[in-house]
Amino acid sequence: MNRSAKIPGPARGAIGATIASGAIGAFSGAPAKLSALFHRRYPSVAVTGITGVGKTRLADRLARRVSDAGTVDVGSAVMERRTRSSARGRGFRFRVVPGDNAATRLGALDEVFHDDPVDGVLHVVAWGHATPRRTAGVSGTAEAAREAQLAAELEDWAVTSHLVASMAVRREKPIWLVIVVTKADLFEDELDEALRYYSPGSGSPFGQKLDELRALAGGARLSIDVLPMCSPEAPTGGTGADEEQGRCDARLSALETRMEQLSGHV
Ligand SMILES: Nc1nc2c(ncn2[C@@H]2O[C@H](COP(=O)(O)OP(=O)(O)OP(=O)(O)O)[C@@H](O)[C@H]2O)c(=O)[nH]1
Ligand SMILES: [Mg+2]
Repeated sequence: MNRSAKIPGPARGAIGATIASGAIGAFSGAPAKLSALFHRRYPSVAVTGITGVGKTRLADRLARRVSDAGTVDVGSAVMERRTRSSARGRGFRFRVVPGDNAATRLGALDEVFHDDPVDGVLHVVAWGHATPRRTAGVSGTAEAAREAQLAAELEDWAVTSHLVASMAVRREKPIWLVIVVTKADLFEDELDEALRYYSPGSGSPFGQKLDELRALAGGARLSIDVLPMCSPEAPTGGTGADEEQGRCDARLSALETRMEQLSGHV
């Protein structure tokens, strides 16, 4: 038995104390770094869709960031980052890909779908109610403008869905996609029709692209949901405004609940 190899009692205590104080020093010195490390473990979510569709607004609401109606700017020029922290260390990191008008868009798409791939995607659509960046672009009837926007949405979705498919086949881990049908406050009476249009298996042009995506990515690797959403401008105060607010709040909660399920938080 070789007793000399053992560290005597008091010395062992001293070594323990040195390690402990070193560790405390490191933690107290860098709370910001520590929280960044912590947030990095939150599932990351890309928010995509055409310009003016409501991506920034949605990300702000999900992150509980107050954006007063007046300051929300259509035409985000760079990727926006938001973090939602909730109880027991749960949360999400959102990255909002700028809309089709931005020069930074391709780089942003590359980042979220290739270089630092996300766990989930919120693809935002608005049934032809995107806010145009320049009003000069919309002439003619409202109906023609809506159709042009649906076409633009479809073209944009063709690009995004392809990137989602190639990300899905590269990864071991399943990923999720929610088609967020926002601005529902502007077309409540057509909402069922809109949700059908954006659903897999519906036979609509958008639905067909979803079917293709599912076939490419494989059902087990990619889950697809379609959920309504709304974040109306400052409350109008008219009759039914409270009702509308309640409906929109309920939709936000439903989206959050689904995202938590998809991320294994619940
Ligand atoms: N009525 C209504 N308006 C909305 C809703 N969501 C967003 N908006 C408005 O639509 C406009 C565009 O919203 P943004 O969130 O800036 O759009 P975006 O997708 O970030 O656009 P880009 O930054 O250009 O890509 C803003 O004026 C919003 O206030 C909604 O649910 N209902
Ligand atoms: Mg924006």
